[in-house]
Amino acid sequence: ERIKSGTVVPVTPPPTCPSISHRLWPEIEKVVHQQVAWARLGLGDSGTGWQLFAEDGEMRMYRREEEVDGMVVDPLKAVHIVKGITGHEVCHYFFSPQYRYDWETTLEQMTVLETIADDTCLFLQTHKRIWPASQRDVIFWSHIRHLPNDQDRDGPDIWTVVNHSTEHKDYPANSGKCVRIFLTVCLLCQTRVNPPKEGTPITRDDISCKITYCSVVNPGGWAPASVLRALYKREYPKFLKRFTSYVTNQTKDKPIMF
Ligand code: 16C
Repeated sequence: ERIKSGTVVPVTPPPTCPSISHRLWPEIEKVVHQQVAWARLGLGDSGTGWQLFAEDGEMRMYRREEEVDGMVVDPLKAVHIVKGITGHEVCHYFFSPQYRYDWETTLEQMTVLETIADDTCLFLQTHKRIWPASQRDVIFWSHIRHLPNDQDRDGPDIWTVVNHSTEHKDYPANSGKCVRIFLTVCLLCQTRVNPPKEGTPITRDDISCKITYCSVVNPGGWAPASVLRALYKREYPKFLKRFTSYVTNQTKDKPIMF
């Protein structure tokens, strides 16, 4: 239909980011900024008390012993360098729901409650039960972002995924058989490129990805500290090794996604 001359047509500028009008957006912005700043701090700069608890090749995992109301909530910081993959690829496979069952070994069920935008989803997950503790579930938003690297010379670009617990009116915490856990997770990736000989294209042999993974998980209900710490020690290295091998396998015959 033609618009009559003189009619005022409301012009909404295109959003600078597709998730911007969502109720969770202010929180997503705040938490992403905080988590990225925290992940970028070296272990020496983010306070003392980090204990190395797992090491395998280039992978190192540190934790800090912390308890809230007698519950273990040890913050974890892991660093890894993996050859042949980019930060964009690592974040793509970590964020995208369609791959999660392939690499997330503690997962029982994953539901996407809402697709907020291409870069932001709301997840409900139930995880495997560890006898004799109750089964756990978690609701979190997950946001993937490409960041300009204007702070250091470590790599040309940064990709990140931040997961952070939230609530959902249709799925109140602790209303069924599961105890709700609360988490904040940040995966931050920097891609390094060894410049190939002039005139030759960049191959997977020329790239590597520095991965930083930070997490804080509140188990939501009491579980013995020794059991939880033993679980962390076993499950976090297993996760990071399995997940990064998965990305390497998925991408090895595909064009590099910078
Ligand atoms: O970041 C990771 N995954 C993301 C996508 O799923 C997302 C979700 C993280 C959920 C982490 C909590 C998992 C609770 C597992 C319960 C224990 C199952 C063990 C089964 C053993 C056969 O951010 C990668 C996450 C890597 C998970 C490492 C394990 C962390 C243990 C946390 C303990 C929670 C309390 C359990 C109470 C008994």
